[in-house]
Amino acid sequence: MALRSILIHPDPRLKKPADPVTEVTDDIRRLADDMLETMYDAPGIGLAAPQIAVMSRVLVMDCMKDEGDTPRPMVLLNPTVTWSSEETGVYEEGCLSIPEQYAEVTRPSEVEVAWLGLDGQMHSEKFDGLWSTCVQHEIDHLNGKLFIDYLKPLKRQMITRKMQKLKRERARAG
Ligand code: K1U
Ligand code: ZN
Repeated sequence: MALRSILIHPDPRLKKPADPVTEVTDDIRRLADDMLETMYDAPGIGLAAPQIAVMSRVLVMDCMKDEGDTPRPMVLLNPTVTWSSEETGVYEEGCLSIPEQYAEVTRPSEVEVAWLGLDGQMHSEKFDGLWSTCVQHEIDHLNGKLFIDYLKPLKRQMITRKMQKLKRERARAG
């Protein structure tokens, strides 16, 4: 297992749709292990492959974030939303590719998602609460969409400028 670097917005790879996984290979299993390690290390509750510059439709998540919770690491290949609730909910989202910036985003409260598992089988599950927010946020990453794309242009621009400054500072610090 290896920690991978997380891309910081703005980066063209975070704006590009990722490619479907065609087969569950050892490379895909290694990628999923690395993504889970990188997500837990960050720490985060989700991570999509484009965030580590791999343009494949792979996401990992584990929203059992409270101390004492039993971890539930999940790996979803080629996930698709098959049903969304009419009811919506608001959550103050963050993103490992947009560090220390948070904003309220409105999304369907519940979604049903189908995906290919590492076992080569199709799975389907209904998500609610934080799991629902997280899986939608991660599927957006696979489609080249960031949570700031839901914000008003001025707020989005302000966050983007802060990230450009952060990247310049990090590049200078080496
Ligand atoms: O995709 C990502 O950038 C990861 C992101 C997922 C996410 C957070 C909030 C709402 C929707 C999706 C994060 O994990 S940001 C970090 C975070 O939320 C967190 C970190 C430690 C403990 C609890 C939460
Ligand atoms: Zn994110």
